[in-house]
Amino acid sequence: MILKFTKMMKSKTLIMTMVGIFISCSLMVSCSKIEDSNIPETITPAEIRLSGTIKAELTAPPNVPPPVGDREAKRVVVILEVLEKEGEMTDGVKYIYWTFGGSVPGSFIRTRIGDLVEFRLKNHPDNKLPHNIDLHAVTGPGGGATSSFVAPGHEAQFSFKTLNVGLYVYHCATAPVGMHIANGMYGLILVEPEGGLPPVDKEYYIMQGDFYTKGEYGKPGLQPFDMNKAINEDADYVVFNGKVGSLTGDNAITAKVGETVRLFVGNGGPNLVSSFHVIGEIFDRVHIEGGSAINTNVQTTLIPAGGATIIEFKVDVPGTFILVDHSIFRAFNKGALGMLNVSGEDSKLIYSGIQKEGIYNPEGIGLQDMPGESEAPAEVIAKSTEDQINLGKQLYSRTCFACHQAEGQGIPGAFPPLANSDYLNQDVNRAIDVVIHGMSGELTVHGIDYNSVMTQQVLTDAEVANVLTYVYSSWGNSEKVVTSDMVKKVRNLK
Ligand code: HEC
Ligand SMILES: [Cu+2]
Repeated sequence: MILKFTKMMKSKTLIMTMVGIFISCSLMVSCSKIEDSNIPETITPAEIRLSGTIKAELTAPPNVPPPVGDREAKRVVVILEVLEKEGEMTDGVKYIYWTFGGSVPGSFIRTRIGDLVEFRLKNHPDNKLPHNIDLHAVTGPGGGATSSFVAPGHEAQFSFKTLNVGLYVYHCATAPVGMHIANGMYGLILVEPEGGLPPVDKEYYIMQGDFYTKGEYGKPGLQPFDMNKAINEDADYVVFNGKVGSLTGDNAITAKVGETVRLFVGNGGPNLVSSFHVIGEIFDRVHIEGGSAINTNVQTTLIPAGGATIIEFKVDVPGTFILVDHSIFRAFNKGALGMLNVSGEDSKLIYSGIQKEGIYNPEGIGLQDMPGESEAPAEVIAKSTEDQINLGKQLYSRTCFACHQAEGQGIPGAFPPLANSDYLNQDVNRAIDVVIHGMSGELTVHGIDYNSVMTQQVLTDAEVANVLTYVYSSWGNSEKVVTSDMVKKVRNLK
């Protein structure tokens, strides 16, 4: 079609039919130019005429501004303010984020092909550092960075024509570039085609990023950026939309059965490539790397650091669909986990729900016997306390570690510490009971209240004895030795 613009058309002269000339004249082209020449030319995006000026509506994630629809190309004024501000990485962990527009990722910018974007970058006077912006949607030196360097309390302006349709990352490009990106300075700008993207019911804005803090994952307090970890690509946090839990629980994105969903997913990096996946959903269409090639029926799509993808699918059944980086430790141990809550009628035809219940070993639970299966390997029997501690340690790092953390330090507000735990040391039978039966409701460890749920741990008596002996022998606890007999007694009480 005449209205589809490609780079190729920019460089090649295309002979058009008289009908073609008529359409392009009537729609948007300066006709006098064509009349001057005997060989008619296709207009390039650079030549698309503007009709009027609008101020861009900007949104914070997970929201996106309304679609461009069939509006004509315009001068679009984007006013973006850089703010350095404290935020929460996860419960109890603070971080100074550097932001475009106050959010991580920065404000979503929505344009159409042929717009003239007039970009005004403002650096808040309270900020400490100079910044600039490199938009991957820009054709020009530094993607705008060379024209937008601003010190605190200053602003800069430049403009660019959107020449290519697609979803593009923008980021700060001030040295050290990696550090500015690692602190949250990235976002997305969409360039829609003439007439807009096909309408869908729900659209959301999600961006992955990796963060590097002096303290390990979950270490409370205000955590400074760690340059060495960043250089070594040893991320403490890998998250969607700037923090752990930005898209879970009450913050989950939503849709209703039968609706079509479009996700604008970017990856700010600075280092890691995302294997983006939604558990229990297949992507009907993926605009590969945010460009014009469309793949269909995709399970997991790669999003490079500094790249983006448009993902479209219809939701057919209700439930909670988990968004992850399928480099899966990042999801369960570093925060790269979100939720899409779909409400509506069940469809037994598509998904049956549970038809038969049996034993399943979810992540974090030790090996179990399968009734009717060939014999499980014989349990390793501990011959000494030292054996118990070694076996217990292995079990701990398979099972308890995900919640209570490697050094038993727990996660503030969610998982109580096992390190030097007064609660644990007070009453061994109660501790055994917690591990066998799980626990919910309030408890206090070191004067801090927790009110959460520990699921029942499906373990043998010996395993419970070993893991607790390990815990008691570690991190300043009472060095109590727990035996299988003690566990058996507690088990038989109920
Ligand atoms: C899925 C996360 C999770 C896993 C896995 C888990 N726990 Fe817990 N644990 C919790 C939560 C949450 C609580 C507090 C429950 C509450 O608030 O009522 C808790 C409480 C405890 C307590 C009592 C409180 C304290 O700090 O002394 C002990 C002891 C304990 N867990 C031991 C273990 C052991 C040993 C394992 C491994 C076999 C384990 N837990 C696995 C989440 C977990
Ligand atoms: Cu910056």
